[in-house]
This record gives sequence, structure tokens and C-alpha cells, in this order.
Amino acid sequence: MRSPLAAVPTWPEEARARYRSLGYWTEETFADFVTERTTRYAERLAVVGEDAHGEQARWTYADLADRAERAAGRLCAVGVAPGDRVVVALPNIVEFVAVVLGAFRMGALPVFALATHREAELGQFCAVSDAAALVGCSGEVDLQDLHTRVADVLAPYGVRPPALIDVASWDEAATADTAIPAVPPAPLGAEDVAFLQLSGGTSGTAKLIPRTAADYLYSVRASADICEVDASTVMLVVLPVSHNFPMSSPGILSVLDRGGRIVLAREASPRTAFALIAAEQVTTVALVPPLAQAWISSARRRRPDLTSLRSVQVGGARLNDVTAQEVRPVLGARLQQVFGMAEGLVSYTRAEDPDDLVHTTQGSPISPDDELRIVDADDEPVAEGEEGSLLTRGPYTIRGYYGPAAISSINATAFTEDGFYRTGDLVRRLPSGHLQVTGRDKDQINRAGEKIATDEIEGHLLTHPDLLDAVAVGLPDPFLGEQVCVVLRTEPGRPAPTDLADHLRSAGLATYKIPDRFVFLDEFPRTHVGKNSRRELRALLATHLHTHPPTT
Ligand code: OOB
Repeated sequence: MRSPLAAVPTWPEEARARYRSLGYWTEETFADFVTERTTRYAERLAVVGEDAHGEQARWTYADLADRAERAAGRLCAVGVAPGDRVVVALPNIVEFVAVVLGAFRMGALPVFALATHREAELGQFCAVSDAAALVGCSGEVDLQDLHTRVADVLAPYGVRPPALIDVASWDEAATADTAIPAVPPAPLGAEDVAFLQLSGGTSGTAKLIPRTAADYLYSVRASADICEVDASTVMLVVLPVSHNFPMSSPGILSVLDRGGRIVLAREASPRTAFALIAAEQVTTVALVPPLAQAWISSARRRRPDLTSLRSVQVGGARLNDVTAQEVRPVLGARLQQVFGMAEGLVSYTRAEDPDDLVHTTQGSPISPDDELRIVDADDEPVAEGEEGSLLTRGPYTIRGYYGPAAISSINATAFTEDGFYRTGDLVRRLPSGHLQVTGRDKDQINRAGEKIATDEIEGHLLTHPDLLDAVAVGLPDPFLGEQVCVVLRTEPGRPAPTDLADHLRSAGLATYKIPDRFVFLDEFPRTHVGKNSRRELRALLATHLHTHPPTT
């Protein structure tokens, strides 16, 4: 048994009572959800995809219940107790669904990491959550070695390493499963924290997002209604399934809620995806803008059979209007724009919205009780229709991050005193109520929908002996949306970009955070208080890159 979950800032009782009385929040827990849906839809096909051994699996809801029960048993077998945290770092394989539902079934709290995370990230998540287990899949990664590295990251903090679970070592055919202990009933209530999501880009202190069954399942049910998810839905998942978008917006949980089918793809290339769409008669898929662009250009050339596809959701980063207009003519499916965040708020364009709004806006929020404030630098509301920073609170938006004591100072700036979350997004609201995301005022890079905290890259770079200063900025990129660019001031005898990339890799940073571009400058522009000015750096880079082609 690990330490109990620390207290988290939460909704005041008045708000809770209101969300309950409006029917948003119910008594249903995730354990109830797993049992009820897998029983209700028992005979239907639930999950299709590769397993840890690369074999094709096709599980009914009854199979899924069975797999989840076994996964829960396996968690218990390595000492995970109800209430403990379990870091899940799996690719899009069927075991992901089994492990997550298994954790829910026994009341363990999944921490949704990515299969691409390495010891720098996983070590942080384990430390912050005091994780009892780390679940991965050996194959592309040497899991034992990764586990040792995670333990090394944890040692200086005095945190016990998590037990390692390698789903590739599970032998489901073996009858030796009698060794799997019986699973106790989950002790969690609907308003207890049920899992921890990652915030977009973790900084020096990992910010974990505490979500409850009450708030999350409300967003799942409402998303299923808005996105017309039903028993006929066949959802292809090409984005990393642990992200909030493919998980709940409407995501795999909406599909399980309604008795539809999930098709997991291990990679997102048009070739693989188009074949799966035709073979499995896929009706819907969620994409980030770069993938939407890649699918569109590939579909133009290949003319794949996409007749089953009814809707394509695009979100995670701003979609340009041109690509938006191409979705229906080229992919033959309705576009739905999704603007959301793992902290809560999700906004969708609706089926009944006119085309021009679907093409040019990021829709409107899920709930009539999502409260939005669009403010200037002094937190004063901007005039209607003007651009401002988006603040939000509501029935499924958290009131604070989970983390060690240091998190309270982060919470003090990330949330207003009256509980609004500062999204860091610049938006404008049209008279129709639709939101347009116009920019960002947070130190984050959005690379193809993956969020990267600039200070995380900078911190790791500055451990290199030859670097005097490092600033990471997102540079516009026609395909990725933004690329990761680092601007460096060095000792004479400048390190080569490849050495710096190796330095970051050996620090245990996920590959998607390795800079796309390294730029060396003798002087950095400063703000009037003497800090590095990212704004001026960006402007300088625009000219610099014009005259100096990229070095990598
Ligand atoms: C989704 O969640 P996160 O937590 O990875 O990232 C949230 C941030 C937002 O604050 C915003 O900066 C950006 O991602 N974002 C968009 C966007 N959707 C997300 N920026 C512009 N246009 C969009 N459509 O990315 C996420 C969570 C649930 C559903 C969809 C996306």
C-alpha cells in the first residue's frame, strides 16, 4: 500500500450540489461503469486491435470484462491496492483497455502516460503520484532497462520504485491464471479522484490532473450525445489512446458507454488507417491537424474506400480553414472540430452548425453550465467578439492540479481565486457563441497536437556543460503546426546539434520533445526586467531563419 492520495483542490459543495441536481453528476463510479456496460452489451464486439504480441484480437464486451478482471488480478498480484496509482505507458494495443478497465474495476488510479515517455517523464509521474506499479509493453522498448532508469530517477527522492508489469509477458492462454488473486470491490465513490491525466506539457514539477467519475462520465455521456455515438459506432483510434481527446471527447469511453466498437491502430499512417477503415467499416475517427492534412493528401492520390466513414473529428491544435474545407469532399465524411483540454472544458462544432462555422470555428462548449470568461491582461472581460485569454470553470473542469506541496503555488497562478482555470489559450467568441482559438499565452509548444513545456526542454539542455543559456520556442511549421526550436548561447567551442540531441535523449526525454531546430546566438534579446524575451526571440528567429537556412 502506497501513501494515500494527497488532498486535491476540488469543487465547493454548492457547485457539487448544483451539478448533482442538474443531473450532470451521478452516483455511477468507474467500477459500476465497467460492470454495467460489459454486462449490458456482453455479446457485442467491443475492441479490435493488436495485442502485445502483434496478434489481432477481437474482444466482445464479455471478453473485455474477463480481461479487465484478470488485469485487476495481476495488479493485485504485484501488490497494488485499491486507491494506489498505476502509471500506464502502453501503445494502442488491446491490453490498454483491459488494464485501464481493470484498474477502474479494483479502484486503482491509472496515471495516463504515453508509450513514448522515457525515464525523465515516467520518473516524474511515479514520483508525484507515488505509483505502486508501472505498466508497459516490451518490444519497441527494453522495459526492464527503462524500469531500472526510472528507479534511478526516483532514488534521490527516496521514492520506492514501482512494481513493473510487462503486458507482453501475459500468457492469456495459460491455465496458470489460478495464481491471479481475487479482486476486492473498489472502495471509491463517484466523487473521489478516479485517475490522473497529464497536463499539456509537464514542467519542472509534473502537474497531474485529478478527474472523478462524476465529472468525467458527465463529459463522456454528453459527448456521446453531441457526437451521436451509438451502438452502430465503430471508432478508429490512431492518436495515442491515453490522451483525453481519444479517451473521452467522445473517445473510447463514449463508445463503451453506448455499446459501439473500438478499433485500435498502432500507427496513424494513411495506408494502415485506410485499410482498417474499409476492413472494419469504421464510422468515426479523431485526428490532429497534421494527420488530417496527411490523410487528405494521401486520399487524393489513392482514392481509398472510405464509404463507411461518417465523421472526422479534428482537434488538439488549430486546424486551418483550407484543410477544414477539404475534409468532406476528399474523405467523404462530416468534419467536427474539437477544442479541448485534459483539465476539462471541451468544445465541439455540432452536426447542425452551418458549414462556415464548422470550417472556421472550434465550436461551443459541451455544457450549458460551462462558464467562460474572456479577459485581458488585467483579468478584465474584453469587449464581445474581441480576442482575450480564456478562463473557464464548470461541471467537468478541475479546480486544481494534483501534486506535491509545490503544486499549490502552481495552482495559485493556474486558477483564479474563484476557481476558474486559466487555459492559456487566446480566443474570440462570435455572436453565435462559437469559439475561435486565435493563439496562446502559455510557455508551451504544440507540436502536432503534443504539448511540450518549454522549461522542460530548457532545463535538460542547461545540464550540458557547454551551454550558457537556452530558450525553447515553437516556430510555425506548415505541417506540424509548430516545430520545437531551441535558441542557444554557448561557450566557445559550440556543441554540435546532434550532440545536444543525444544529450536530451540520454537525459531520458521522449523523442517527440527533441528539438527540430538548433539556433546559436551570441546575445539574447531581454525584457525590461532582464529575462529572456520569447516574443522578441521569435521575431528575431523569423528574420534569422530567413537568412540562415536550418542547421539540422
Ligand atoms: C487536447 O488536450 P491537451 O490537454 O493535450 O491540450 C490542451 C490544449 C488547449 O489548451 C489548446 O492550447 C490546445 O491544446 N488545443 C487546441 C485545440 N484543441 C486543443 N488549440 C486550437 N484548436 C483546437 N481545436 O488537446 C484535447 C483534449 C480534449 C479534446 C480535444 C483536444
